[in-house]
Amino acid sequence: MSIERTFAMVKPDGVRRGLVGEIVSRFEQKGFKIIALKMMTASPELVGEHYAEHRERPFFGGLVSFLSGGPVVAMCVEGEQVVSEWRRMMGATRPWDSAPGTIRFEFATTVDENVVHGSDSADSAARELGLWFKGEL
Ligand code: IDP
Ligand code: MG
Repeated sequence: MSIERTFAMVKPDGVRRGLVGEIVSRFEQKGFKIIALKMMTASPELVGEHYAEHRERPFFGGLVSFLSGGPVVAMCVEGEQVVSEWRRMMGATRPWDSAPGTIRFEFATTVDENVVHGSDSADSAARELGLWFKGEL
């Protein structure tokens, strides 16, 4: 058994479109445990730190203003292999590359508004949970 925690988020497009229940229920149906969940509007500073690896990319400015431009739902989710499993449940970054049945396949058409986030490794999960749930877990 490898019980892990990951950082998952419903991005502003997902919240605006009323997909929070759909996303949360996927964790519940699967059997992963939601340890913490909060709706919040993130500052540009927090989003910039979250996406620090993309700082030099041309889409960085737009990404930060989009992610800080409306409420998100931030979650800490626990379960066996949850870091990679949640990535599989989300689907590929570019919705047209994602597999049928995944969230990004079913609910997104563009890469800049792709509904959900999930940490890409155990190290990223620890870093991101520290940022979004500082002192709360
Ligand atoms: P991920 O969300 O699947 O981990 P990353 O490559 O880490 O994908 O990119 C972070 C986020 O940045 C993506 O989810 C997407 O919202 C945005 N993004 C990535 N590539 C592009 C792009 O080429 N144009 C616009 N936005 C992008
Ligand atoms: Mg990523």
